[in-house]
Amino acid sequence: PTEPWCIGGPVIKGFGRGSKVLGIPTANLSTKGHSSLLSEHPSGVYFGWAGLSTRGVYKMVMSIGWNPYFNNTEKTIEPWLLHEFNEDFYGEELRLVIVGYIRPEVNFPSLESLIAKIHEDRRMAERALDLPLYSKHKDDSYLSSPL
Ligand code: FMN
Repeated sequence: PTEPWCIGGPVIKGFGRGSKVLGIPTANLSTKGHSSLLSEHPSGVYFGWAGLSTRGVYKMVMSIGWNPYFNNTEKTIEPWLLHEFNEDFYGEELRLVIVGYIRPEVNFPSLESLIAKIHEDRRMAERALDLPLYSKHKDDSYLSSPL
């Protein structure tokens, strides 16, 4: 496995399809200021830990890329925090420690197959993050350090 890497910033609004169309609420991060970091890491699906300053640390699975299914022209960073939240947290500081890579981003013939694949990614991330190799990063100080 490669070294973990970190990225963070305030949670911004995505295109709004995640929760509504897919039933998969993602907490998007701006790509601004992260271009060199993003050029070092290929587009695709990653997993790791997400820290929200005022709430805690959660498992996450995320996509970085252009979402070929939706033909986005802008690269996005879309972590899905694997926890039931009762409210939105736009504007809150989100810290990510990314510990593993699952697969490249691909296009899908239907919305159903995209959704099914994302749930498969989620199950894989949840299992992997229980392994000592990855679970130890839950305690990384970056996840909860102040700005
Ligand atoms: N979009 C794709 O087009 N291809 C993919 O392979 C793909 N994989 C994803 C994997 C995960 C774990 C997540 C969270 C998203 C993935 N997506 C993929 C992105 C969804 O298309 C995206 O979340 C959707 O565009 C909603 O974005 P929005 O909230 O900005 O509207």
